[in-house]
Parts: sequence; structure tokens; C-alpha cells
Amino acid sequence: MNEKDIKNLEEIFEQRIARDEKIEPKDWMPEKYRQTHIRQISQHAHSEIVGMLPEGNWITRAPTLRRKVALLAKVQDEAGHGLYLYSATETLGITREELYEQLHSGKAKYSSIFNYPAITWADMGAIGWLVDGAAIINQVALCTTSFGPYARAMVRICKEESFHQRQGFEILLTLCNGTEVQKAMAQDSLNRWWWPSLMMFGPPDAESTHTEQSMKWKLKRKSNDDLRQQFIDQTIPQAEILGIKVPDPDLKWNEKRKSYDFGEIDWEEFWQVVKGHGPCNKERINARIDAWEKGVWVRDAALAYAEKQSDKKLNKAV
Ligand code: FAQ
Repeated sequence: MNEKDIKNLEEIFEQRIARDEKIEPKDWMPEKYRQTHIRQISQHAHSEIVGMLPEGNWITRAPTLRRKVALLAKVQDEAGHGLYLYSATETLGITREELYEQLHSGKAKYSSIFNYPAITWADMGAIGWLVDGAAIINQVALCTTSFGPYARAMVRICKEESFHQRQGFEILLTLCNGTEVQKAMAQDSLNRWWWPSLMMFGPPDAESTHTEQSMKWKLKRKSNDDLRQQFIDQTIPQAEILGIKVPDPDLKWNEKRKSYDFGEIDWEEFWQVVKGHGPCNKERINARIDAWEKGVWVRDAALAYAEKQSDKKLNKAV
């Protein structure tokens, strides 16, 4: 293909984006568009899979059968989200093995939030309420993203995340209506998860390397700071219902902006966690590598079975 042909294709592509048409895997797309989507969708998939670990750790310790069943279902949903998203990424021409290799080697990122420990039962409430709550705000915007398989996966994922958020809120509401010790446990959990939840939306717009291009491609529909502000405005009234306090002395309603002003986020902590120096980074990656290595026999058995089936079909056909 000569330069003129590529220019033409680029123009047609830009026009399709401008018309809000979905880009499908077999359509022509600029190489950078493809690579950016592989990066973001796979990081999203890794986040779902690594995100199973802090909660998975509490399944055997859930306080009642009802709580155990609900938590088990939530963690299974996260596995499902990871699988849709890995499949969506594969449509862009990368294999599942390559994606896992990128996670295990530290080349691919996953959300900073999952490098914090879940140390009490209240953390199951805070993760649902805050982490799924933040995830929904980010992901509702992604339901109209330009790449078809990602947008469609997001629609289904958002429905499930919204149930997770309510489930988390209900865990905290029960604790907050319980004994003083239980309410203190909920407050302690909010104290520890609040700031990391705000960091989930990514660096401030001024330091976000990908936002400008991703907004042009309609991969991102809203900026990191706009989504963070939306999350804060939506979540503070919920904290008031719970009767627990967000750990930010600078948090204040701004009547003029009709939004909350909030304190400085510790971006040094965020980058340390992103670079692999958070409280649980090593533990999380080691758990994923361990699962990959221990699962080798399952993959081998599935492949052997698939080969047997296709041999049978071939023999019948002959
Ligand atoms: N953690 O230029 P930007 C969930 C990196 S799902 C780690 O602003 P972008 C469900 C970023 O990759 C949660 N790294 O980047 C659940 C880039 O580095 P790179 C995951 C981060 O992509 C709930 C660099 O910083 N959600 O929670 C983070 O335009 C409960 C510069 O940043 C998604 O992945 C971070 N927080 O915007 C599961 C949603 N933020 O790649 C279990 C889809 C930024 O150049 C339990 N992703 N970085 O090396 C997005 O919307 C975007 O990728 C952002 C970041 C908004 C996360």
C-alpha cells in the first residue's frame, strides 16, 4: 500500500469515528489505534482477574452463608469480565498467551487499587461500594467507546458491576447499623480505601499521557479528572447515609461549582504502586504466575481433548 492509500484509509477511519460508527475487528484501523486498544483493554482484563484476589481471600471467611454465596458469585462475575475482555483484546490480533506473559513479566499494568490488602470483612463492603462504584463510573462512559467488542462487553459488565456496588453498600450499611465495633470497622475500611479509590481514575489530566489521543478516537469519553469528580459527588451522599466520614479534611461542597472540592491526592503513592512498590504487588503477581503454572495440566488436557474430537470428525468425514 502506498502513502496515498494509507492517507485515504485514515481519512475514512476518522470520518467513521466522527459519525460515531463502531470500529469492528476486521475493519481497517491505524496501528496506533490497535495498539492503544490492546493496552487499555488488556489492562482492564488483567485488573478484573487480579481483582479477584483480595476478595477471593475472604470467601471462606464470609460471616454467613448468604454473604458467602453472594461473594462467591461476585468473584465469579469478575472472572467472567476478565474473559470477555481478553476475548475482545484477542480480536485485535494478540494471543491470550502473549497477554498473560505481559502481565506476568510486569510489562502490562493492572489497576493500582488491587495492590492494597483486604484485611477485614468491612473491606468486602468497601471494595464493592467504592471500587465497583468507581469502576461503574469509568465503564458507563466506555459503553459508547468506538471499538465495537469493547463497547459491547462494557454494557454487560456494567449491569453486573452495578449489582456488586449495591451488594458492597449493603454490607457496610449492615455494619454501620450494628455495634460500635462494627461501625468502627466500616469507618476504618473507608479510611483505607478512599484515597486509593480516587487514584483508580488515573493521573490528573495534565499528567495523563493517553487522554488527548484516546478522547479523539472516542476510546475515552470523559477525562480522568472529570470521572473522579463525578465519583466524589456521587459517593459523598452515600457516605452520609452510612453515617461514616470520608477521610479528607479539605472536602467541602462548592455551591458555585455544584460539586465537592477535595484535598490533594498523594500522587507519589500512586506512582509507587503503579511501578510495583505497593503493599501487595509482588503477592498479586506471584499468585497469578502460580495459577498459570498449576493450570498447565488443565490447558494440556483441554487441547488433547479438542484434538481427539477434531480427529474423530476427520475420520468420520473420510
Ligand atoms: N492503575 O494516560 P493515562 C474494576 C497508567 S476494573 C495502574 O491517564 P489511560 C472492576 C496508565 O495505564 C478497574 N495504572 O492512561 C473490579 C498509563 O500507563 P501505560 C480497571 C494506571 O489509559 C472491581 C499511565 O498510568 N478499570 O475495578 C492507573 O488513558 C472490584 C498514564 O495514565 C479499567 O481498566 C491505575 N489506576 O487512562 C474488579 C478501565 N491509571 O499504559 C474486581 C479501563 C493510569 O502508558 C473487584 N481503563 N495508569 O504504561 C481506563 O479507563 C483507562 O485506562 C484509565 C487510565 C482511566 C484507567
